[in-house]
Amino acid sequence: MFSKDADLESRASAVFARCERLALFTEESGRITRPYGSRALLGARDDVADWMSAAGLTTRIDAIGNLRGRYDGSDPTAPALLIGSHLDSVRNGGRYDGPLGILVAISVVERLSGTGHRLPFPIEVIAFAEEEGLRFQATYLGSRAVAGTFDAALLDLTDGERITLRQAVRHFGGNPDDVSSCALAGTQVFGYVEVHIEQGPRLESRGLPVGVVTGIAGQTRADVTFRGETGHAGTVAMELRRDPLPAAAEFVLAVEHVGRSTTDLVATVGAVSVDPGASNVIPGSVELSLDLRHPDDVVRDRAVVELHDRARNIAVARNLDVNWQIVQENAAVPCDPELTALLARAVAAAGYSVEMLPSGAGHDGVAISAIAPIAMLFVCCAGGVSHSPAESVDICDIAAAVDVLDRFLGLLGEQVAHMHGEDQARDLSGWVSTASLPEMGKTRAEG
Ligand code: HGY
Ligand code: MN
Ligand code: MN
Repeated sequence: MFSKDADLESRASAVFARCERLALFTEESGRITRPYGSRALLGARDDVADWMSAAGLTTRIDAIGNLRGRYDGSDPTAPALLIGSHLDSVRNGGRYDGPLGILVAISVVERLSGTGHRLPFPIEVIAFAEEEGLRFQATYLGSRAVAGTFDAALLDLTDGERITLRQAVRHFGGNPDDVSSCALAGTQVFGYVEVHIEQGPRLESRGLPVGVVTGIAGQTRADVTFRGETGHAGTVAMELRRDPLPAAAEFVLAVEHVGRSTTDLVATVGAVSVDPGASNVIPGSVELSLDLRHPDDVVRDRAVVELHDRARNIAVARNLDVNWQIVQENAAVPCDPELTALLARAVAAAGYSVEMLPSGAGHDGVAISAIAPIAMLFVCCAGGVSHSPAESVDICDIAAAVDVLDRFLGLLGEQVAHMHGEDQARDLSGWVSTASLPEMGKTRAEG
């Protein structure tokens, strides 16, 4: 007798093992660092392409290097459902941030193709080539290309070795002059769903394996550079100095203060670079990164203005110059109510309490929301830790996510079939493993 749980368990174990495999692809031994255009990303992408093909997806690499797998529906011309996440990582990142969503998507298509089912719409699984912005400080490059919102000016961005994005795309086997060909029009897509680790503590605190995302916080990334006068650490008297580093320190404390004093705002200086950076030289300039996030764009914009003013005032008081450059701004993105309601139904059908929660982290859905309604399913991760080698997920929570995504596709298929007046709905409900609709409100332990 087919046991749903045993099947889910083995599929989840395969997803887990593949996350372990992808963790081997890194530019820095001993930790996971997989930037855009790197050999590590190329190797990871090759493995994912093999797994996609084995799952019945027809694969291709687009002009910016996204890996795209297509599984046709009963009507191949119908608008597609996109399911995806990113394959790149932050520096010293975790195993699951990105890859988990890609591998769960492959698992649900593998089950579809294995049972010979065709939904009334095509599915496109996408492994985005660049979401984190690690190499060029600009995020969502892969999903922006798919959404048709990629600004060609980005191709002139340079990385730490002064290599342009244009060169990196070419080196990665893409075509920088043809990024527009990556784009899907809104008529070609009817929705996007992403499975992603929560990267926060809520689900673990509730004892739940999965949660449904209500929206993605807005984000401002800025570059702040204080400039003074470099000099000999041993010979320039303190009162004669124009040292930008104490100014930067004052600004970092101001960022912390604004973050702590504004409800639901998170404010981070994650990178500081001191030039020339020698112990016996007074710094000439200090460059800081600034990352501000909030679910309400008005509050975030107000914090940006306040900190810009603070930076200017600090510079004036210390007879320094300051350069403030917005690197990227993304408005807060709500998840689509209908897709989200269907995802919540799938969570309930899998027997779990439905926890709705916002995302403080950015995701490719921010970019894809330009062409399609989005929905996201969060998966519990230990301690909510992410962007760290300590990132970890339980196989039973992966199994819950696979189960929910299976059901979501079945419910979506029924809904689309009904809309088209076809009677596929009956057939589709047979596909959604109703065999063991478990008791409601299971927790992780019973998962
Ligand atoms: O920075 C973020 O929120 C995401 O990890 N890209
Ligand atoms: Mn991330
Ligand atoms: Mn991510």
